[in-house]
Amino acid sequence: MQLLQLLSPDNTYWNFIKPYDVLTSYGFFYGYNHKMNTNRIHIYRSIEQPIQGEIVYWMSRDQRIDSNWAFTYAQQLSIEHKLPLRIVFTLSPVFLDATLRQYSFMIEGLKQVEKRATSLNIPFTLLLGEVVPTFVQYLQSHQIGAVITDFDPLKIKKIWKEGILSQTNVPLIEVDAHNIVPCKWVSQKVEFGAYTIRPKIKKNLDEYFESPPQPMQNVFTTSEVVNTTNWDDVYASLKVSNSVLPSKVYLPGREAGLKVLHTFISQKVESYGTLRNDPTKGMISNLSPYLHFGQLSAIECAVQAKQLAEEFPESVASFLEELIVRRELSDNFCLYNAHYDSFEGFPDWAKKSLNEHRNDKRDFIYSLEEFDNSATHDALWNAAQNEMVKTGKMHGYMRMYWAKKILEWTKTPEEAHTIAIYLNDRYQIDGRDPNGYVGVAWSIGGVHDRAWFERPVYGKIRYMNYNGCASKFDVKQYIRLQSDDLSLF
Ligand code: FAD
Ligand code: FO1
Repeated sequence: MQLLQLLSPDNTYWNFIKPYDVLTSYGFFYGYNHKMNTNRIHIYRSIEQPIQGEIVYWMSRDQRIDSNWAFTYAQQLSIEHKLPLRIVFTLSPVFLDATLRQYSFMIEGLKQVEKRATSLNIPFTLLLGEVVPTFVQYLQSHQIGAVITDFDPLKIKKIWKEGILSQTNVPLIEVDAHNIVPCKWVSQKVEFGAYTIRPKIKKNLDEYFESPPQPMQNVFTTSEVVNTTNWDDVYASLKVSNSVLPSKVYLPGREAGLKVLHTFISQKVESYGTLRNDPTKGMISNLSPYLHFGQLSAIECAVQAKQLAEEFPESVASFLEELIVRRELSDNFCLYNAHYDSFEGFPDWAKKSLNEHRNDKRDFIYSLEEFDNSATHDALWNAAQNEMVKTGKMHGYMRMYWAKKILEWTKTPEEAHTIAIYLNDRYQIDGRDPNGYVGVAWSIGGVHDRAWFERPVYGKIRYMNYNGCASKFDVKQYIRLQSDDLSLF
């Protein structure tokens, strides 16, 4: 019998265990009557009954146990079928040009995941090596009844999942634990922009605006002895550049992330609506590194922000617009546009316009090295680059200016796109994220934007300039803030 036939009559809800339905072998009762909407689920290979082995949560994008629908679903299967539950994280030695900066942020967060798993009596295994062969070997050497994993629209994750499906027979179920409204549910095509996905998200928001239940203490444990991770071996396994050091400004892990969330909610929400675009004021959440690595969930941020909606309606509305509409629009773009990371992925009007201006004279031309060393003629651009290199996170408003100037000061839009993605992903802690591919494509290729009046080099791509920034904030102050001695970082 297909597991999902346990659905409620209207076939949309999979009722978790009713209170006192499950008497565990230790005489505990599991009281649980939490609904997860099955529209969060995508079945790659369905689970046959009875399940033949342990339940694995293959953690990847959502690197937390709390507030995580993929974990919740795996734990419910374990309870429902009284089968051992495990968490496995497959750590790739390289990942889309990530450097030690991003890997250390992630690994320090995974240490906290292991601690939390241990406190819940859930074995946590971190596998080192090329992901597909390593995980295939693991699955073939254990009696695994089902693999539950989290959703990620990036192509590399699709390749990983296809590798597991083609080389093993394990049932594979994906749960969207990253988006408040599940990406595959809210739309089945590339959306033109925020204005087209916003109504679809809003229509569903009440139904999906719900926090996953608290994780439960695990009583169904494997007979295998699972050793704790040797974190020195983990760092030794990396084949990444050590030239970009961990940030000293944004501290890694869920505990630090919850503090950043608390600071935003208690001190910054009020000014977010009016000051979020002023990079000298710091009135932004700084949540993106924690959201990127899934150390925090979007829903827990949204729930806390929404509690202030009466007191600060505009600020909360603009924060939720970014956190839900803009962020989930990025996942939509990367899921349905295979060219999300190249010029090919730009809308036709933008490609046409950029092609028509391909031979326009560029007033300045810089190489990757000159950009990388903040060596342009523009102190404001250099300051934005400095902020990213030094701290690991460039202010959101400056990211737009920064990327658009790369378009203006390179020979071709393709070169601009390559340089922007490379530098973004090399230095931003939150790099290699759908938000980044879309942020660069919006800036350089008009993705999710409209055509503006035509000008040299940009064509109809929206233009930004120094004076425009100066009309919005104290650019000299921002430049001063970012011109500290780089050798300190
Ligand atoms: P806040 O303003 O506090 O926003 C809260 C959350 O909303 C963010 O954490 C993020 O999850 C989401 N959000 C905010 N703005 C956007 C946006 N424009 N698009 C999608 N989601 C958004 N974001 C990344 O996560 N990783 C990147 O690599 C990245 N690269 C970018 C590159 C360019 C050229 C541009 C224009 C934008 C990029 N963004 C990227 C999007 C955005 O700038 C960042 O998400 C934001 O600055 C993160 O800082 P914050 O959490 O303090 O943002
Ligand atoms: N996800 C994994 O499952 N395994 C990895 O080894 C891994 C490395 C990694 C390094 C840098 C980085 O920014 C992300 C990384 N991710 C890894 C993926 C990450 O969890 C996200 O899934 C995507 O980057 C965003 O969609």
